Amino acid sequence: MESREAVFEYIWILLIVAVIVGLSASMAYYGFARGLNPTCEAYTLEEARKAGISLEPGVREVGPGIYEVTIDARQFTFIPREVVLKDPNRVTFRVYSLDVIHGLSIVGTSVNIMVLPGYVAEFVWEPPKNAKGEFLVLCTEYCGIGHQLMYAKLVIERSSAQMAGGG
Ligand SMILES: [Cu+2]
Repeated sequence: MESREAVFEYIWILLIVAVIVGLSASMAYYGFARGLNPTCEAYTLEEARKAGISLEPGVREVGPGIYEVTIDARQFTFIPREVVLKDPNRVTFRVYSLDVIHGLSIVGTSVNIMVLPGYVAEFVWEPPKNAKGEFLVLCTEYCGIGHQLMYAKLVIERSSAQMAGGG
């Protein structure tokens, strides 16, 4: 017959295993069944060069409402510091860093990514149809003594025709 203490040991082991299994199952459920994954792709600057992806900072309109925005995140600014999008439907951001880890968050939206040095973080954002006006863009990783100065501005302009049509 086992001692009373040993029974408690087994109960605790069981509880710990149950917690680990439960948390893993919840991660698997949200990741696979619900499709909640990091929305961001990352590749090295070298891979970008080989693939012929331009890393010239700036905004390019590649189709009606389709934009490509390339941002150089560095201590302690974003280049460019202001991004203006007219009636954007789909925006591909490519953000890279050459110095330290930075973040990029568009305040008031779901966009919040991490930028690792030597890597390009690429993600596609479809701004809500009612997103309009000025948005603050912040670095969300402490990147040094001037981190609090690291911000930029995103401006979304909507033509009246699209506002009337959009929901
Ligand atoms: Cu930063």
